[in-house]
Amino acid sequence: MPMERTLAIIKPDAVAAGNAGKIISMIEQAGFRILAMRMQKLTRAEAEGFYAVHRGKGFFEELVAFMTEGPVVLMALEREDAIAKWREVMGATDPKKAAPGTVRALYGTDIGRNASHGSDAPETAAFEVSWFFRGSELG
Ligand code: 3AN
Repeated sequence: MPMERTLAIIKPDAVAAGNAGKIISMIEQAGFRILAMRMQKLTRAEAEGFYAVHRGKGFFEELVAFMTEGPVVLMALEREDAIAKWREVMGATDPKKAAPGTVRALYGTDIGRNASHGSDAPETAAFEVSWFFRGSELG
């Protein structure tokens, strides 16, 4: 398995509930190297650009409003098979369908407020990491 990078976001619901540290701990336990990490409140432009593929969908406005309601934790992660592995640790998009013990099962509320984000393919991972981090920040 080649080394891979992925973008992880701890979403505003999980940060506000005080679950960021527990989620970061799960990431470390799962063998990821945190290449870069930053907590910030996303601007509307940052959230809209990040989720540009979802523009036009019924939930787009709700998604942007949620992602800008409070601070998030942004992380660039690295390990073998990072994209699939982080999605496995997160669990299914809908917390009600997420496997027990996953981030979304533990800390998500519903399909909109689901505690975390992870890139879904190598192309999106490259775009998403570079959307938030400069190359010089990634060691
Ligand atoms: P994932 O983040 O698991 O790859 P996507 O790419 O299908 O899921 O959706 C992106 C984000 O949009 C999700 N993380 C979720 O928060 C939000 N989302 C997806 N579907 C809905 C929906 N039906 N209602 C509200 N928000 C949604």
